[in-house]
Amino acid sequence: MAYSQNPVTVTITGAGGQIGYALLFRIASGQMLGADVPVRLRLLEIPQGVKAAEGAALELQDAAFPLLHGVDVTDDATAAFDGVNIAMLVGARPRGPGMERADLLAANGGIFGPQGAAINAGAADDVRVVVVGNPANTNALIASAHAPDVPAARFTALTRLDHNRALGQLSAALDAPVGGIRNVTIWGNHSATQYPDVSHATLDGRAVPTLLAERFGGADGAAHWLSEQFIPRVAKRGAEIIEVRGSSSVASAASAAIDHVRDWVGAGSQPGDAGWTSVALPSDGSYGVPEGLISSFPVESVDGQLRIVQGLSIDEFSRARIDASVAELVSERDAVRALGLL
Ligand code: NAX
Repeated sequence: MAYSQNPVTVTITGAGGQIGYALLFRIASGQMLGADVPVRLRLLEIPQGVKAAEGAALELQDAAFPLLHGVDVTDDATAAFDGVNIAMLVGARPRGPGMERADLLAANGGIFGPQGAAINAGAADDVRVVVVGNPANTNALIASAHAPDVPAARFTALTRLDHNRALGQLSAALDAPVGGIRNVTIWGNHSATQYPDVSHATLDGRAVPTLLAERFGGADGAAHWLSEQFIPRVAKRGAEIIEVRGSSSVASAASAAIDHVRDWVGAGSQPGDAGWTSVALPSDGSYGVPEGLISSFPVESVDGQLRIVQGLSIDEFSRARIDASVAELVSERDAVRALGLL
C-alpha cells in the first residue's frame, strides 16, 4: 500500500510541544510517508499552545520542503481532523503534583474522547491513528470508543520507542549494530509494566538467547542480565533519560512515531525484510489478551494493515510478565469505564 501523488493530510496534536517540534520537520521532509508523497500538515493545539505551533509553522515555511503543501494551525479539533489521513495524537495532560490516577485518566478522557469524536465526524475513510500522549494505550481506547464509525483496528498507541530502546540495549550488550537484530517484542502497556521480550529475537540469523548465554557465561547469566538489567532498563528508560538529560525523551520519541507510521503505511522496507516490530493495537484475543484491550504485540504490516504475528511460543517467564502488564491495562480500562469515558 502506498499513497498516490495527492497530498496526505497529517494532523498532529500538541504540535507546539517538544515532540511535535521534533516530528514536524521529519514528516515534511518525506521521512515518514516517502520521498515522493506530498503532505498537508494540520497542527492542533490548545489556545495557550497555538503561538508555539504558529512559530513552528513559520519555520516549516522557511525550511522550504518541496513536499509540504500547506500548514494549518488551529485550536479547533473539528477543523483539525477534517479529511485527516494520519492522526498523531501527541498532546496530553501530564500528571501534576498530587494527581491521582483517576484524575489523570479523567483529564485525558476529556481530551481523547472529543478528539475521537472529531475523527469519527470528519476523518478520511483510510484514517490511521497513533496515540503518543500518555497514558497512551488507554487514551487510544478512549478515542476509539468515541469513533464508532472508524474500524477499531485503526487506533493504535506507540510502543515503538520501547521497541527501539530494546534494540539499542541488545545492540550494546552484543556489540553488534541494531540493523541485524530481528523480532524483539514489547508486550502490554507503554508503562513500567511493559515486557520487552527477546526470546524469539535473532541477530544476523542467530538466536539472541544463545548469544546472550555466550556473552554472560551461560543461560543463568543471561537470565540474570535479562531480568535485572535489560527488562527494567528498557521499561524505565524514560525516567533515565529525564535524570540524565534533565528533560523527557523527545527526538527518540518522535523518531519512533515516524517509524510506527512509516511501517504501517508501507513506506519503509517490505514486510519480511525487517521481521516484526511492536505496536499497541486492539487485541483480537491473541495470546490470552482480552479482546478489545489496546495492548502491545508483535506486529507486521501487510498491505497497509497491521497484523498480530501468530503462533509464537510463550514460556512461563514471558507469560507472567505479559499477564502483569495486561492486568494493568484491564485496571486502567475498568477505571475509565467507571468514569463513564468508554
Ligand atoms: P509537551 O508538554 O512539550 O507538549 C505537549 C503539547 O500538547 C503542549 O504544547 C500542549 O499545549 C499540547 N496539548 C495539551 N492538551 C492538548 C489538547 N487537548 N489538544 C491539543 N494539544 C494539546 O510534551 P511532549 O514532550 O511533546 O510529550 C507529549 C506526550 O508524549 C506526553 O503525554 C508524554 O508523556 C508522551 N510520551 C509518550 C511516549 C511514548 O512512547 N508513547 C514517549 C515520549 C513521551 O513521554
